[in-house]
Amino acid sequence: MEQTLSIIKPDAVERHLEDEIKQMFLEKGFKIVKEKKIQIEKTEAELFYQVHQTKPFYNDLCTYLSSGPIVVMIIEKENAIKENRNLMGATNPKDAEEGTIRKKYGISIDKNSVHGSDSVENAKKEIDFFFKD
Ligand code: IDP
Ligand code: MG
Repeated sequence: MEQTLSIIKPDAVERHLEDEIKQMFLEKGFKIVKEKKIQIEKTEAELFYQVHQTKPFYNDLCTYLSSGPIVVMIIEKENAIKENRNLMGATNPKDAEEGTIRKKYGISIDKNSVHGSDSVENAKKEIDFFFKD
């Protein structure tokens, strides 16, 4: 079994889509191992998104992720990292396929409702980032 980090982002929490999105994970056979609803500081968002620090959208992205409550979850399934990326859909909801979370709920490339780790290495790092006791 593989684990990955999923985040329900502020735009989705604000629209009360938490339960619907969790249901989509459960229907695809994911187990939600741990979850917590938190709001992070901008400095934490900057650390979390450090890989994007040279991108033009970095500042807005960090402001946004820290703008309201988020739900962070460790989700588990065989091949969870790739399966979660498939279920999330493309970064830009306009390009996301039918049946994906971003197609269904995403508003725009920045307000795209969910985050998911993109590699084994990053899944470990991101799980530690939020759940290391
Ligand atoms: P991902 O979330 O699909 O992995 P990344 O390329 O890792 O996409 O980008 C991280 C987040 O940064 C995206 O989910 C999105 O919210 C935001 N983002 C990515 N590209 C752009 C852009 O061109 N403009 C504004 N925001 C962007
Ligand atoms: Mg990414």
